[in-house]
Amino acid sequence: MSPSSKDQATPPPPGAPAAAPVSLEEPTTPHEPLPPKPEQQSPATVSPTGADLDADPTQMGQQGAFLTTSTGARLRDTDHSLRAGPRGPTLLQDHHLREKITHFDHERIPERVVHARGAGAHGTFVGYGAASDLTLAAFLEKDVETPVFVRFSTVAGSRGSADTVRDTRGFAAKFYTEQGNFDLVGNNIPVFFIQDGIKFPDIVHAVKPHPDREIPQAQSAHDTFWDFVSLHTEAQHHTIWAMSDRAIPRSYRHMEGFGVHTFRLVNVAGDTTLVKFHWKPRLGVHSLTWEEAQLLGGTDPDFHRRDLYDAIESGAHPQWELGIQAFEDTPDQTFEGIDLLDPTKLVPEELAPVQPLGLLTLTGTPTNFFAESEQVAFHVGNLVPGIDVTDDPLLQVRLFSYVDTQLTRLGGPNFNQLPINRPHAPVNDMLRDGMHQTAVHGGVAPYRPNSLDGGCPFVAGDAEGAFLDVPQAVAAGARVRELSASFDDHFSQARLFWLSMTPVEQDHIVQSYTFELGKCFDETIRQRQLLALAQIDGELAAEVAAGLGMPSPDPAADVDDVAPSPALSQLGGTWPIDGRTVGIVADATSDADAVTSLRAELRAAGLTPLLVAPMGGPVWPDRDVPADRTLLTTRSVEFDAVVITALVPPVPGAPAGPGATAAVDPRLSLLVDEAFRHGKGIGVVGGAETAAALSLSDDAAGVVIGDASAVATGVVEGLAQHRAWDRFTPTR
Ligand code: HDE
Repeated sequence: MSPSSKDQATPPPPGAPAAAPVSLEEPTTPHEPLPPKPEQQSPATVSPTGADLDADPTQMGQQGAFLTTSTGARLRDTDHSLRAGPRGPTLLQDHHLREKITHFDHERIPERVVHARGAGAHGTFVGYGAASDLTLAAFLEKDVETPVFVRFSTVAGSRGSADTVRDTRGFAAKFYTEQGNFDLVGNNIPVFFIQDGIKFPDIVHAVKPHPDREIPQAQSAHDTFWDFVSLHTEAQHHTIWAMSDRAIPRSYRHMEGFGVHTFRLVNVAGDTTLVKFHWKPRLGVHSLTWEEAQLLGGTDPDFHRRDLYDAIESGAHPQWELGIQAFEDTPDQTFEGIDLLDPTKLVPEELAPVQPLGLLTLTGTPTNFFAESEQVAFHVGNLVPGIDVTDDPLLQVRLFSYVDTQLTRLGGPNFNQLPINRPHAPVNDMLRDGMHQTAVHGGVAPYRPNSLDGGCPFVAGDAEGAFLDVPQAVAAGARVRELSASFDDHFSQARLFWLSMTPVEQDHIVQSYTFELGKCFDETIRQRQLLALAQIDGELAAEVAAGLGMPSPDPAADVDDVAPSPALSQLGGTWPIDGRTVGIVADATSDADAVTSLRAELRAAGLTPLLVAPMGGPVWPDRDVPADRTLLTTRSVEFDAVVITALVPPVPGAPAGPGATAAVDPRLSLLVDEAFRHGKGIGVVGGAETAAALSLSDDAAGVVIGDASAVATGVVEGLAQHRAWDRFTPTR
């Protein structure tokens, strides 16, 4: 008999392992963890800096008015090290100096091996209740609100690289649901480079900078990338997306997101459905031009991050609808001949429409970038009841990789305890100890079965919402290193994408292949990629070859015709324009009242007007209206539209150049030229003379010359189509 179950009249000897009498049988009735033994104490549960746990989460950081050591001693000097006299050596006993420098030495953690550059934001997801017949997932039920953290990223570049490079974008969402965290770790391109995850190191080594000189940074326009994708033709579908405008998004707010893999939903009756997840941006899918993207890399390398945070701050909260394409869960897991387990294939929306399941709204910027965007740890295995994985050979490898990578990146196995990763559902996981353990676990029996902790924790069943590994039949067969024959088609969907583009979009694709291959040193690699293009489309291959000055490859013999999917094109609609920026060029000669009313009208339409003046400080001597930007600090690419309200003459320091005249600052001419070339809305308030001096005529699409109100209306209408597309003359 255990001492704890003896007659309590005689106090038991000290040392009983458990807080309660121990039963002979294994306890099976679920209950909360046992209370601690009366003599047990634990550190107070406050924030690491001493804030009460019920304080506002943004007030949990540093506390108190005075500088302290990390152990709370107030300091009187942090600018001078302790030295043997003012001109003597520094003393080893300076514990404050050593703490300060040592901590600084360890401030950096390894950046993510891929998706190193990213930016996160907080938001809320509200379910529509549209999937109740398909899944047990409670967060999808009607009006259920779930906190979410989203991290957008580029793939190839280092943490300090530019936002606007040509690359796939990550779109990773962590839903803190009542049933545990659900992570949807997707991209803005619906297909992937490889079919089997074992090749991930190969594609990543190929796209990363060359290992000898470590160039080029954050781009695929180099030999190793094109060497790999031209040999490894299953990458060609993803590659044509990467050569399209999708890979240079206007902002994170204007991107679609895709779960890429097929997932399996299961409902209360155990019925399963195969699904592909989609994020549809309320603002539409829009891109930069290649020239804008390149210029922004220098002018504002943080362009996407700034856009996201400025939009949230200005109340233009970005929104996406989460949706699914749903397919019958048949034994062959195909739909209309498309293998749903092949992550290099998409299902055209014309064949399987996207059904909306809920709305994500991003409402909060991070309080501390490191603690949130850098420390957030996504994992495709973070699933909730009702959502399960499939046997997609890419997804299967990801299930291993994401936990493994955090062990190095976040320095141990307790990364799920970090505030940004912590589930909002109660946790009782029997995982113990390890580096950076911040929980003070009670009890003595972190194992099952136990009787010493009263049997706690207990396993849950269906009634308690336990996660369900769907008992999906696995076809018996030999152990093989091979994929099914249905994965062999590498070109038909690349062709589908090409045929689905409008002529302007096709031109951009031709130009980006020509640019990227033109940056390759090795002619054989260019030639090999041209052969791959010939299998996608003869005209595409011929045009790229012409741009490279190379012979056009013979058209491939067996290029099948495929039906295009118009839903893949970005053009042809109108969309909300919230949070777009308009640069208003003004100087002291501008009509101040007109500029004031123009700004008010643009703001009322949800836009962010920014005043661009020749110099900093007040634009008009008699008004307290400061310039937001100057001709020195900005460039056209920062704006979605520009309005000129003054013919700014060259100011001291203006660069001389072919555009320079006595009347116009060359940077103003450049701004107008670029905005025109990029199909941006251009307004002129101030009359025909100003327009004529800038060679602008309202015969051109998207150019409005008039008073403030007419210009505001024109800008707003034009922005709804993203660009004045009529200014682009397609080659075909
Ligand atoms: Fe990832 N991926 N990935 N990936 N991935 C990572 O995890 C990996 C893949 C994606 O903002 C890493 O925490 C393998 C497809 C996003 O923190 C790493 C394979 C898709 C992010 C990793 C893939 C993605 C990652 C690096 C092939 C789109 C950024 C740091 C089997 C559906 C998440 C980390 C964030 C990050 C591995 C393929 C999306 C190394 C092995 C396909 C959005 O674990």
